[in-house]
Amino acid sequence: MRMSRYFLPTLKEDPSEAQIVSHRLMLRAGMIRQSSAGIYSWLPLGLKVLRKVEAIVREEQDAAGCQELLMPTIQPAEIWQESGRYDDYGAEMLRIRDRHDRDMLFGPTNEEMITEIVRAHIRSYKDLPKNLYHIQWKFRDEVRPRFGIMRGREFLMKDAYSFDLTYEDARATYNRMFVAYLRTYARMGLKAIPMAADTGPIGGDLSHEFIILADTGESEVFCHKDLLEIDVLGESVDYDSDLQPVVDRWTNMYAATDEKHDPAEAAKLGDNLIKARGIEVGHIFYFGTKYSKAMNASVVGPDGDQVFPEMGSYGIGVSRLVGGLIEAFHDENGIVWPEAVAPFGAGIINLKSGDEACDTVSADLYAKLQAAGCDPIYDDRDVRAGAKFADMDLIGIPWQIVVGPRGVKNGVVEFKNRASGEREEISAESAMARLTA
Ligand code: 5CA
Repeated sequence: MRMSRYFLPTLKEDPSEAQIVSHRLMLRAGMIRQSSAGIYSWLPLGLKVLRKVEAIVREEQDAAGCQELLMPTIQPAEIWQESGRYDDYGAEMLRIRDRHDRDMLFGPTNEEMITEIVRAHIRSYKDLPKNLYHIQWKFRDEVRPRFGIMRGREFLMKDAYSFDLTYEDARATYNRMFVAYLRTYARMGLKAIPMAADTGPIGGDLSHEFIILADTGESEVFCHKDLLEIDVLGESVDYDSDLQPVVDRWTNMYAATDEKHDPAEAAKLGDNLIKARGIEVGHIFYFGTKYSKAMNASVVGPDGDQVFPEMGSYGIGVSRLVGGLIEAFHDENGIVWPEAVAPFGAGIINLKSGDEACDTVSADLYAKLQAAGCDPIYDDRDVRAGAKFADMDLIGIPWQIVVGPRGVKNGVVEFKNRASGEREEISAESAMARLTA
């Protein structure tokens, strides 16, 4: 992408409405634009990161044996009346009436809708298990939308729903999702800790929230410090094997959100206890037959009897993760994207646009990096060098190649790592080789 053509409305000043760093930087980097309270447009740079996060989530769901579908955002009230949640959900649900006076709603979650689909198509235990997910916008009329897309009213969620024949099978599914979640966050460079959590309006008595520690987090959390040391990606996972030992390794150590916090139990940890704030980036639930029974979604069991599938649901805050990543990865100059989710693989800064030698070297690097699939962004604008440096740092591109007249004369460019700030003078060819190795 040539920056001269890119829609990247960066801001020099800190916007006054932003209280936390991720909100501030998303506005300053031209990633989002507020439409109304808790509702945002995703501008090109923001959308690119959102799609990268989504792709990692999708790959790990698929690897764990889930299948993607896409359910609508607008749901009929009837299915929620069947489950009993139409009234229970309260003011957070955005209720809509269509031209035929039918009660509809903008879905805050999809337990009812998926149960209705499964009820219509799955009749026999032989069709189980199933684990279906989608990545779709949700609406919750939050009392206090805040912190930009962190607590939005409209937000992107990955939600999966599982149907198993027995309690044991459902627990094995829960374990698979538990492990898939650990891998998903770790691939983005995040340490997300599963913590015992309250089930709220989703229901059931078993759930874990996945929390990344950050001072700006909304939840108060408590956990054993060794949980921060576990290397998730160090070992490969066989989703067909018994994953209980992996889950046990995590759940045997104390970790709880404030609703589930047990001060007496936590005190036993002594110096090993971490008390911190955290951002909830995912939440998984096992709730048994709560929805399958209420909505009469039974299958014929092995003995010809009627069986209600054992269910769970599994959410990831895809849009919230973009904010969570910035909370975890930034410095005083802006965002520092981990490579896995960076909007562009490299940034080329032409210090003297219009200078023939600089233009030639920059354009050549740009073309070659593009051809190599590195997805570079090329700052070819006619603005001062300082502004180019500031913007490239602000938008957090992991590698920068600075092309200036003096370097070009000596056959070198400056190769800079955004995270460490390290700079080296190397040839344009070596810079290419480093980025495409
Ligand atoms: N149906 C279940 C699991 S699929 C469910 O809705 N769970 S949830 O309510 O815990 O939401 C799942 C995830 O969505 C949360 O862990 C959080 O990361 C994200 N989320 C929830 N509310 C918001 C919000 N207002 N803004 C941004 N993300 C949110």
